[in-house]
Amino acid sequence: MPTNKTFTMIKPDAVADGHSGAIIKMIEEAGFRIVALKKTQLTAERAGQFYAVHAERPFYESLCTYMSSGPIIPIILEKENAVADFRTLIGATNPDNADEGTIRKLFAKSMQANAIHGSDSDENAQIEGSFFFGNVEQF
Ligand code: RTP
Ligand code: MG
Repeated sequence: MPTNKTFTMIKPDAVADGHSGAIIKMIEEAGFRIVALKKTQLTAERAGQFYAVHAERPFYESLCTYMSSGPIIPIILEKENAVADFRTLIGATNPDNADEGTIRKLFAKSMQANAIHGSDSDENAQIEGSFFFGNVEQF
């Protein structure tokens, strides 16, 4: 059953460059409600746990170093059809392939430093949201 929730993180490059406010504005204007939000920083080890599904990929170590390089803003969002609509809003992983007007087209610097994360399924949205937030925060 669809949960109508998704999980996102504004990644270190976008936070460091001062794009958090503009990105959150785009998210809210696209009809997403903020359920939970905070600023925090991952250790390389915790980044490794978050991206464990990519452990065998050649970019895994570099990704974990990058994702722990500075503060991030994890957010749980709610909207009808949240997972798919949010991935449309952020655009393709590689900003060179991202559609005009998407968050990655506007703010991503590279395939790795691509400004923002978006869950790829309802199940992963639940797992990823619970990685950062307790039950009492997820309302
Ligand atoms: P995300 O999980 O961050 O929303 O991104 P995604 O689904 O579009 O991409 P995914 O395949 O899940 O990859 C996770 C993140 O790893 C970095 N990446 N680097 N150098 C590379 O070839 C490469 N491929 C992926 C990106 O930061 C990507 O968002
Ligand atoms: Mg992904």
